Amino acid sequence: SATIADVPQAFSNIIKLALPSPEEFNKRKVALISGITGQDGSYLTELLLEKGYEVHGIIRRSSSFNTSRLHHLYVDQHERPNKLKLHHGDLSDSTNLVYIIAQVQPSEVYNLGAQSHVKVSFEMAEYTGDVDGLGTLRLLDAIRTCGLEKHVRFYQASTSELYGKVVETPQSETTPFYPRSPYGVAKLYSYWITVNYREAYDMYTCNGILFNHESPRRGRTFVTRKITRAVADISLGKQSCLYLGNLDAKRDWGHARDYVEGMWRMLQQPQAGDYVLATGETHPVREFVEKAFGVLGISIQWRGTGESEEGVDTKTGQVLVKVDPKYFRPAEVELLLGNPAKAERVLGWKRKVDFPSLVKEMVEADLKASKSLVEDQN
Ligand code: NDP
Ligand code: GDR
Repeated sequence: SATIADVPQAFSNIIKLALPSPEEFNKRKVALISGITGQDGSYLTELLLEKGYEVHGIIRRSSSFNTSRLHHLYVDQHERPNKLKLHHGDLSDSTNLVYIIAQVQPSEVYNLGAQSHVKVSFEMAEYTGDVDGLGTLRLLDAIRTCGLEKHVRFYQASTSELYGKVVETPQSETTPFYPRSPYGVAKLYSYWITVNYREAYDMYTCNGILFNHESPRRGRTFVTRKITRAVADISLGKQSCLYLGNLDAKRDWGHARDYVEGMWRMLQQPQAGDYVLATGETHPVREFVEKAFGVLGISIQWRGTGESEEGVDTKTGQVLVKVDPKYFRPAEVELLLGNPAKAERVLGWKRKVDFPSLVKEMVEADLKASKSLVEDQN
Protein backbone atom coordinates (compact mmCIF):
# COMPACT_ATOMS: atom_id res chain seq x y z
CA SER A 1 0.00 0.00 0.00
CA ALA A 2 1.15 3.58 -0.72
CA THR A 3 2.67 5.70 2.06
CA ILE A 4 3.45 9.40 2.37
CA ALA A 5 6.98 8.58 1.15
CA ASP A 6 5.55 7.66 -2.27
CA VAL A 7 3.95 11.08 -2.80
CA PRO A 8 6.88 12.84 -4.56
CA GLN A 9 7.32 9.97 -7.04
CA ALA A 10 3.55 9.76 -7.67
CA PHE A 11 3.42 13.55 -8.16
CA SER A 12 6.24 13.47 -10.70
CA ASN A 13 4.67 10.43 -12.53
CA ILE A 14 1.35 12.26 -12.91
CA ILE A 15 3.09 15.33 -14.35
CA LYS A 16 5.07 13.16 -16.78
CA LEU A 17 1.82 11.67 -18.16
CA ALA A 18 0.56 15.14 -18.99
CA LEU A 19 3.78 16.35 -20.64
CA PRO A 20 4.44 16.59 -24.38
CA SER A 21 7.65 15.01 -25.75
CA PRO A 22 10.91 16.82 -24.80
CA GLU A 23 11.20 18.08 -28.42
CA GLU A 24 7.69 19.59 -28.37
CA PHE A 25 8.26 20.98 -24.87
CA ASN A 26 11.49 22.66 -25.97
CA LYS A 27 9.83 24.47 -28.89
CA ARG A 28 7.90 26.59 -26.35
CA LYS A 29 11.05 28.63 -25.61
CA VAL A 30 10.42 29.38 -21.95
CA ALA A 31 13.54 30.28 -19.95
CA LEU A 32 14.00 30.55 -16.20
CA ILE A 33 17.00 32.52 -14.92
CA SER A 34 18.27 32.53 -11.34
CA GLY A 35 20.44 35.61 -10.75
CA ILE A 36 18.45 37.61 -13.33
CA THR A 37 19.18 40.89 -11.50
CA GLY A 38 22.97 40.46 -11.88
CA GLN A 39 25.28 41.55 -14.68
CA ASP A 40 24.94 38.36 -16.74
CA GLY A 41 21.25 37.94 -15.95
CA SER A 42 20.42 41.29 -17.52
CA TYR A 43 22.40 40.63 -20.74
CA LEU A 44 20.98 37.11 -21.02
CA THR A 45 17.44 38.42 -20.59
CA GLU A 46 18.02 40.91 -23.41
CA LEU A 47 19.33 38.15 -25.68
CA LEU A 48 16.51 35.69 -24.92
CA LEU A 49 13.77 38.31 -25.34
CA GLU A 50 15.29 39.24 -28.72
CA LYS A 51 15.13 35.55 -29.66
CA GLY A 52 11.42 35.40 -28.81
CA TYR A 53 11.65 33.59 -25.46
CA GLU A 54 9.29 34.06 -22.57
CA VAL A 55 11.74 34.89 -19.77
CA HIS A 56 11.11 34.22 -16.09
CA GLY A 57 13.52 35.41 -13.43
CA ILE A 58 14.01 34.63 -9.75
CA ILE A 59 14.56 37.76 -7.67
CA ARG A 60 15.36 38.04 -3.99
CA ARG A 61 13.15 40.12 -1.75
CA SER A 62 15.12 43.18 -0.77
CA SER A 63 14.34 46.29 1.28
CA SER A 64 15.84 48.37 -1.53
CA PHE A 65 15.46 48.01 -5.31
CA ASN A 66 17.68 45.31 -6.79
CA THR A 67 16.24 45.33 -10.31
CA SER A 68 18.02 48.39 -11.75
CA ARG A 69 19.79 46.32 -14.44
CA LEU A 70 16.39 45.17 -15.74
CA HIS A 71 14.54 48.50 -15.72
CA HIS A 72 14.93 49.02 -19.46
CA LEU A 73 13.34 45.60 -20.09
CA TYR A 74 10.64 45.35 -17.46
CA VAL A 75 7.05 46.42 -17.98
CA ASP A 76 4.47 45.85 -15.25
CA GLN A 77 2.03 43.10 -16.35
CA HIS A 78 -0.85 45.44 -15.39
CA GLU A 79 0.38 48.00 -17.92
CA ARG A 80 0.93 45.57 -20.77
CA PRO A 81 1.22 41.75 -20.86
CA ASN A 82 4.83 41.05 -21.74
CA LYS A 83 7.36 38.30 -21.93
CA LEU A 84 9.44 39.08 -18.83
CA LYS A 85 8.09 37.80 -15.52
CA LEU A 86 9.73 37.97 -12.11
CA HIS A 87 9.22 35.58 -9.18
CA HIS A 88 10.40 36.03 -5.62
CA GLY A 89 12.72 33.24 -4.61
CA ASP A 90 16.07 32.19 -3.26
CA LEU A 91 18.50 29.39 -3.98
CA SER A 92 18.47 28.53 -0.28
CA ASP A 93 14.72 27.73 -0.36
CA SER A 94 13.94 24.32 -1.92
CA THR A 95 10.15 24.47 -1.62
CA ASN A 96 10.08 27.83 -3.32
CA LEU A 97 12.24 26.51 -6.19
CA VAL A 98 9.92 23.52 -6.72
CA TYR A 99 6.95 25.89 -6.76
CA ILE A 100 8.57 28.19 -9.34
CA ILE A 101 9.62 25.32 -11.63
CA ALA A 102 6.14 23.77 -11.42
CA GLN A 103 4.53 27.11 -12.23
CA VAL A 104 6.87 28.21 -15.03
CA GLN A 105 7.54 24.79 -16.68
CA PRO A 106 10.73 26.13 -18.27
CA SER A 107 12.36 24.50 -21.27
CA GLU A 108 15.72 26.08 -20.34
CA VAL A 109 17.06 26.92 -16.86
CA TYR A 110 20.10 29.18 -16.43
CA ASN A 111 21.54 28.97 -12.92
CA LEU A 112 23.38 32.29 -12.60
CA GLY A 113 22.42 33.06 -8.99
CA ALA A 114 25.37 33.15 -6.59
CA GLN A 115 27.24 35.05 -3.92
CA SER A 116 29.73 35.82 -6.65
CA HIS A 117 32.43 37.86 -4.86
CA VAL A 118 35.59 35.82 -4.20
CA LYS A 119 36.92 38.04 -1.38
CA VAL A 120 33.52 38.13 0.34
CA SER A 121 33.40 34.32 0.22
CA PHE A 122 36.25 34.22 2.78
CA GLU A 123 34.07 36.27 5.13
CA MET A 124 30.81 34.41 4.36
CA ALA A 125 32.12 30.93 3.65
CA GLU A 126 29.16 28.92 4.93
CA TYR A 127 26.57 31.09 3.17
CA THR A 128 28.58 30.95 -0.05
CA GLY A 129 28.78 27.14 0.23
CA ASP A 130 25.03 26.95 0.77
CA VAL A 131 23.99 29.16 -2.13
CA ASP A 132 26.78 28.56 -4.68
CA GLY A 133 27.10 24.83 -3.93
CA LEU A 134 23.89 23.37 -2.51
CA GLY A 135 21.75 25.96 -4.34
CA THR A 136 22.59 24.20 -7.61
CA LEU A 137 21.57 20.84 -6.16
CA ARG A 138 18.28 22.34 -4.97
CA LEU A 139 17.49 23.69 -8.43
CA LEU A 140 18.37 20.41 -10.15
CA ASP A 141 16.26 18.47 -7.64
CA ALA A 142 13.36 20.89 -8.10
CA ILE A 143 13.44 20.02 -11.82
CA ARG A 144 13.37 16.30 -10.97
CA THR A 145 10.64 16.70 -8.36
CA CYS A 146 8.49 18.32 -11.03
CA GLY A 147 9.09 15.36 -13.37
CA LEU A 148 10.88 17.61 -15.87
CA GLU A 149 14.35 16.03 -15.86
CA LYS A 150 14.04 14.83 -19.45
CA HIS A 151 12.52 18.09 -20.64
CA VAL A 152 14.62 20.88 -19.17
CA ARG A 153 18.01 22.00 -20.49
CA PHE A 154 20.14 23.27 -17.61
CA TYR A 155 23.05 25.73 -17.65
CA GLN A 156 25.38 26.00 -14.66
CA ALA A 157 27.47 29.16 -14.21
CA SER A 158 30.82 27.50 -13.57
CA THR A 159 33.95 29.56 -13.39
CA SER A 160 37.66 29.84 -14.10
CA GLU A 161 38.03 30.14 -10.29
CA LEU A 162 37.82 26.32 -10.37
CA TYR A 163 41.38 26.32 -11.76
CA GLY A 164 42.69 28.47 -8.90
CA LYS A 165 46.33 27.59 -8.37
CA VAL A 166 48.16 27.35 -11.67
CA VAL A 167 48.56 23.72 -12.77
CA GLU A 168 48.81 24.42 -16.51
CA THR A 169 48.16 27.29 -18.93
CA PRO A 170 46.21 27.99 -20.98
CA GLN A 171 43.41 26.38 -18.99
CA SER A 172 40.95 24.19 -20.88
CA GLU A 173 38.13 21.71 -20.17
CA THR A 174 40.74 19.04 -19.30
CA THR A 175 42.87 21.13 -16.90
CA PRO A 176 42.65 19.77 -13.32
CA PHE A 177 40.84 21.96 -10.80
CA TYR A 178 42.50 23.46 -7.68
CA PRO A 179 40.14 26.11 -6.23
CA ARG A 180 41.61 28.75 -3.91
CA SER A 181 38.58 30.23 -2.12
CA PRO A 182 35.33 29.16 -0.44
CA TYR A 183 33.66 30.53 -3.58
CA GLY A 184 35.78 28.31 -5.84
CA VAL A 185 35.22 25.27 -3.65
CA ALA A 186 31.43 25.81 -3.61
CA LYS A 187 31.44 26.18 -7.39
CA LEU A 188 33.43 22.93 -7.62
CA TYR A 189 30.53 21.12 -5.94
CA SER A 190 28.14 22.70 -8.43
CA TYR A 191 30.34 21.74 -11.37
CA TRP A 192 30.36 18.09 -10.35
CA ILE A 193 26.69 17.83 -9.33
CA THR A 194 25.86 19.20 -12.79
CA VAL A 195 28.02 16.48 -14.41
CA ASN A 196 26.67 13.86 -12.02
CA TYR A 197 23.00 14.57 -12.78
CA ARG A 198 23.79 14.37 -16.50
CA GLU A 199 25.32 10.93 -16.01
CA ALA A 200 22.97 9.62 -13.31
CA TYR A 201 19.61 10.83 -14.67
CA ASP A 202 20.41 11.47 -18.32
CA MET A 203 19.60 15.17 -17.86
CA TYR A 204 20.70 17.79 -20.38
CA THR A 205 23.03 19.75 -18.10
CA CYS A 206 25.97 21.95 -19.16
CA ASN A 207 28.78 23.71 -17.34
CA GLY A 208 29.98 26.95 -18.86
CA ILE A 209 33.46 27.45 -17.40
CA LEU A 210 33.56 31.19 -17.91
CA PHE A 211 36.62 33.35 -17.46
CA ASN A 212 36.14 36.89 -16.09
CA HIS A 213 33.70 38.96 -18.10
CA GLU A 214 32.93 42.59 -17.46
CA SER A 215 30.79 45.45 -18.74
CA PRO A 216 29.39 48.80 -17.64
CA ARG A 217 26.85 46.71 -15.66
CA ARG A 218 29.57 44.91 -13.64
CA GLY A 219 29.13 45.05 -9.86
CA ARG A 220 30.98 48.05 -8.40
CA THR A 221 33.25 46.08 -6.08
CA PHE A 222 34.83 43.89 -8.77
CA VAL A 223 38.21 45.23 -9.74
CA THR A 224 37.47 46.41 -13.30
CA ARG A 225 34.40 48.42 -12.40
CA LYS A 226 36.04 49.75 -9.24
CA ILE A 227 38.84 51.07 -11.45
CA THR A 228 36.66 52.57 -14.19
CA ARG A 229 34.39 54.30 -11.68
CA ALA A 230 37.40 55.74 -9.86
CA VAL A 231 38.99 56.94 -13.11
CA ALA A 232 35.76 58.76 -13.97
CA ASP A 233 35.38 60.28 -10.49
CA ILE A 234 39.06 61.29 -10.24
CA SER A 235 38.89 63.03 -13.63
CA LEU A 236 35.86 65.01 -12.40
CA GLY A 237 37.55 65.91 -9.12
CA LYS A 238 35.09 63.84 -7.06
CA GLN A 239 37.71 61.40 -5.74
CA SER A 240 41.45 61.86 -5.21
CA CYS A 241 42.90 58.35 -5.09
CA LEU A 242 42.04 54.73 -5.97
CA TYR A 243 42.96 52.05 -3.40
CA LEU A 244 43.58 48.54 -4.72
CA GLY A 245 44.95 45.17 -3.60
CA ASN A 246 47.09 42.83 -5.71
CA LEU A 247 48.16 44.71 -8.86
CA ASP A 248 49.99 41.71 -10.34
CA ALA A 249 47.09 39.24 -10.54
CA LYS A 250 46.42 38.39 -14.19
CA ARG A 251 42.99 37.82 -15.65
CA ASP A 252 41.49 36.81 -18.99
CA TRP A 253 38.88 39.56 -19.34
CA GLY A 254 36.06 39.52 -21.92
CA HIS A 255 32.73 41.32 -22.39
CA ALA A 256 29.64 39.91 -20.64
CA ARG A 257 27.43 40.40 -23.72
CA ASP A 258 29.62 38.00 -25.72
CA TYR A 259 29.60 35.42 -22.92
CA VAL A 260 25.81 35.17 -22.47
CA GLU A 261 25.60 34.36 -26.18
CA GLY A 262 27.91 31.39 -25.44
CA MET A 263 25.64 30.25 -22.57
CA TRP A 264 22.64 30.15 -24.90
CA ARG A 265 24.59 28.30 -27.59
CA MET A 266 25.54 25.57 -25.08
CA LEU A 267 21.87 24.73 -24.59
CA GLN A 268 21.14 24.50 -28.34
CA GLN A 269 23.44 21.53 -29.08
CA PRO A 270 22.33 17.95 -29.78
CA GLN A 271 24.36 16.75 -26.74
CA ALA A 272 25.03 18.43 -23.40
CA GLY A 273 28.65 19.25 -22.59
CA ASP A 274 31.05 21.48 -20.66
CA TYR A 275 32.78 24.44 -22.32
CA VAL A 276 35.39 27.08 -21.53
CA LEU A 277 34.54 30.63 -22.65
CA ALA A 278 37.59 32.91 -22.64
CA THR A 279 39.48 35.37 -24.82
CA GLY A 280 42.84 33.56 -24.80
CA GLU A 281 44.61 36.72 -23.57
CA THR A 282 45.69 37.64 -20.07
CA HIS A 283 46.46 41.06 -18.53
CA PRO A 284 47.60 42.14 -15.06
CA VAL A 285 45.38 44.39 -12.93
CA ARG A 286 47.99 47.18 -13.23
CA GLU A 287 47.60 47.14 -17.03
CA PHE A 288 43.84 47.57 -16.64
CA VAL A 289 44.57 50.60 -14.43
CA GLU A 290 47.00 52.10 -16.98
CA LYS A 291 44.62 51.55 -19.90
CA ALA A 292 41.64 52.96 -17.99
CA PHE A 293 43.45 56.20 -17.07
CA GLY A 294 44.84 56.22 -20.63
CA VAL A 295 41.29 56.49 -22.04
CA LEU A 296 41.15 59.98 -20.46
CA GLY A 297 44.68 60.90 -21.54
CA ILE A 298 46.25 60.33 -18.10
CA SER A 299 49.46 58.35 -17.98
CA ILE A 300 50.53 56.45 -14.85
CA GLN A 301 54.04 55.76 -13.58
CA TRP A 302 54.55 53.19 -10.80
CA ARG A 303 56.91 53.71 -7.88
CA GLY A 304 57.69 51.69 -4.75
CA THR A 305 56.97 47.98 -4.35
CA GLY A 306 54.55 45.63 -2.60
CA GLU A 307 52.34 47.23 0.04
CA SER A 308 53.83 50.69 -0.53
CA GLU A 309 53.49 50.74 -4.32
CA GLU A 310 51.70 53.72 -5.83
CA GLY A 311 50.72 55.06 -9.24
CA VAL A 312 51.54 58.66 -10.07
CA ASP A 313 50.16 60.97 -12.78
CA THR A 314 53.25 61.59 -14.96
CA LYS A 315 52.15 65.17 -15.76
CA THR A 316 51.02 66.48 -12.36
CA GLY A 317 52.90 64.16 -9.99
CA GLN A 318 49.63 63.51 -8.10
CA VAL A 319 49.34 60.05 -6.50
CA LEU A 320 46.27 58.52 -8.13
CA VAL A 321 46.60 54.86 -7.08
CA LYS A 322 47.73 53.29 -3.79
CA VAL A 323 47.97 49.70 -2.63
CA ASP A 324 45.88 48.91 0.45
CA PRO A 325 46.63 45.43 1.89
CA LYS A 326 43.05 45.17 3.15
CA TYR A 327 42.13 44.14 -0.41
CA PHE A 328 44.63 41.24 -0.45
CA ARG A 329 43.03 37.79 -0.29
CA PRO A 330 43.97 35.00 2.17
CA ALA A 331 44.74 32.86 -0.91
CA GLU A 332 45.07 34.40 -4.36
CA VAL A 333 44.49 33.17 -7.91
CA GLU A 334 47.56 34.64 -9.60
CA LEU A 335 47.01 33.80 -13.26
CA LEU A 336 44.02 32.93 -15.41
CA LEU A 337 44.31 32.36 -19.13
CA GLY A 338 41.66 30.34 -20.96
CA ASN A 339 41.67 28.25 -24.10
CA PRO A 340 38.26 28.60 -25.78
CA ALA A 341 39.09 26.22 -28.70
CA LYS A 342 36.30 23.73 -27.92
CA ALA A 343 33.62 26.45 -27.75
CA GLU A 344 34.92 27.98 -30.98
CA ARG A 345 34.89 24.62 -32.75
CA VAL A 346 31.64 23.10 -31.43
CA LEU A 347 29.51 26.15 -30.64
CA GLY A 348 30.87 28.47 -33.32
CA TRP A 349 31.37 30.99 -30.49
CA LYS A 350 34.05 33.68 -30.47
CA ARG A 351 34.42 36.78 -28.35
CA LYS A 352 33.83 39.98 -30.31
CA VAL A 353 35.00 42.70 -27.91
CA ASP A 354 38.76 42.99 -27.34
CA PHE A 355 40.53 44.23 -24.19
CA PRO A 356 41.10 47.91 -25.19
CA SER A 357 37.48 48.26 -26.39
CA LEU A 358 36.18 46.76 -23.14
CA VAL A 359 38.18 49.18 -20.99
CA LYS A 360 37.14 52.15 -23.14
CA GLU A 361 33.44 51.24 -23.05
CA MET A 362 33.50 50.89 -19.26
CA VAL A 363 35.39 54.16 -18.63
CA GLU A 364 33.15 56.12 -21.01
CA ALA A 365 29.98 54.68 -19.43
CA ASP A 366 31.17 55.58 -15.92
CA LEU A 367 32.21 59.05 -17.01
CA LYS A 368 28.79 59.67 -18.51
CA ALA A 369 27.02 58.33 -15.38
CA SER A 370 29.22 60.35 -13.05
CA LYS A 371 28.72 63.57 -15.06
CA SER A 372 24.95 63.18 -15.12
CA LEU A 373 24.98 62.69 -11.34
CA VAL A 374 26.80 66.03 -11.01
CA GLU A 375 24.25 67.69 -13.31
CA ASP A 376 21.34 66.18 -11.30
CA GLN A 377 22.83 67.54 -8.09
CA ASN A 378 23.21 71.06 -9.57
P1 NDP B 1 26.38 39.10 -10.06
O1 NDP B 1 27.00 39.14 -8.72
O2 NDP B 1 26.28 40.36 -10.86
O3 NDP B 1 24.89 38.51 -9.93
C1 NDP B 1 24.60 37.46 -9.04
C2 NDP B 1 23.10 37.22 -9.05
O4 NDP B 1 22.80 36.18 -8.12
C3 NDP B 1 22.27 38.44 -8.60
O5 NDP B 1 21.09 38.47 -9.37
C4 NDP B 1 21.97 38.12 -7.16
O6 NDP B 1 20.80 38.75 -6.67
C5 NDP B 1 21.75 36.61 -7.27
N1 NDP B 1 21.80 35.91 -5.99
C6 NDP B 1 22.72 36.07 -5.00
N2 NDP B 1 22.42 35.27 -3.97
C7 NDP B 1 21.30 34.61 -4.31
C8 NDP B 1 20.47 33.67 -3.64
N3 NDP B 1 20.74 33.26 -2.40
N4 NDP B 1 19.39 33.18 -4.29
C9 NDP B 1 19.09 33.62 -5.53
N5 NDP B 1 19.84 34.51 -6.21
C10 NDP B 1 20.91 35.00 -5.60
O7 NDP B 1 27.14 37.99 -10.89
P2 NDP B 1 27.43 37.89 -12.47
O8 NDP B 1 26.22 38.27 -13.22
O9 NDP B 1 28.72 38.53 -12.76
O10 NDP B 1 27.68 36.31 -12.62
C11 NDP B 1 26.63 35.41 -12.88
C12 NDP B 1 27.03 34.01 -12.45
O11 NDP B 1 28.20 33.61 -13.17
C13 NDP B 1 27.41 33.86 -10.98
O12 NDP B 1 27.00 32.58 -10.56
C14 NDP B 1 28.93 33.96 -10.97
O13 NDP B 1 29.44 33.27 -9.85
C15 NDP B 1 29.24 33.27 -12.28
N6 NDP B 1 30.47 33.69 -12.95
C16 NDP B 1 30.69 35.01 -13.21
C17 NDP B 1 31.80 35.41 -13.93
C18 NDP B 1 32.07 36.84 -14.24
O14 NDP B 1 33.23 37.15 -14.61
N7 NDP B 1 31.10 37.73 -14.16
C19 NDP B 1 32.77 34.40 -14.43
C20 NDP B 1 32.41 33.04 -14.13
C21 NDP B 1 31.28 32.70 -13.42
P3 NDP B 1 20.86 40.26 -6.05
O15 NDP B 1 20.85 41.19 -7.24
O16 NDP B 1 19.61 40.32 -5.24
O17 NDP B 1 22.11 40.37 -5.25
P1 GDR C 1 37.67 37.63 -9.44
O1 GDR C 1 37.29 39.15 -9.74
O2 GDR C 1 38.11 37.43 -8.04
O3 GDR C 1 38.61 37.20 -10.53
O4 GDR C 1 36.25 36.91 -9.58
P2 GDR C 1 37.71 40.52 -9.02
O5 GDR C 1 37.44 41.58 -10.02
O6 GDR C 1 37.08 40.65 -7.68
O7 GDR C 1 39.30 40.35 -8.80
C1 GDR C 1 40.19 40.20 -9.88
C2 GDR C 1 41.61 40.32 -9.37
O8 GDR C 1 41.86 41.67 -9.00
C3 GDR C 1 42.55 41.68 -7.76
N1 GDR C 1 42.31 42.96 -7.08
C4 GDR C 1 41.14 43.39 -6.59
N2 GDR C 1 39.90 42.84 -6.64
C5 GDR C 1 38.86 43.53 -6.08
N3 GDR C 1 37.62 43.03 -6.16
N4 GDR C 1 39.06 44.75 -5.48
C6 GDR C 1 40.30 45.34 -5.40
O9 GDR C 1 40.45 46.41 -4.84
C7 GDR C 1 41.37 44.62 -6.00
N5 GDR C 1 42.70 44.90 -6.14
C8 GDR C 1 43.24 43.89 -6.80
C9 GDR C 1 42.00 40.48 -7.01
O10 GDR C 1 42.87 40.11 -5.94
C10 GDR C 1 41.92 39.46 -8.13
O11 GDR C 1 43.14 38.82 -8.29
C11 GDR C 1 35.36 37.26 -10.64
C12 GDR C 1 33.93 37.04 -10.13
O12 GDR C 1 33.03 37.54 -11.10
C13 GDR C 1 33.65 35.57 -9.90
O13 GDR C 1 32.28 35.40 -9.59
C14 GDR C 1 34.00 34.81 -11.17
O14 GDR C 1 33.76 33.42 -10.96
C15 GDR C 1 35.44 35.06 -11.57
O15 GDR C 1 35.61 36.46 -11.78
C16 GDR C 1 35.80 34.34 -12.87
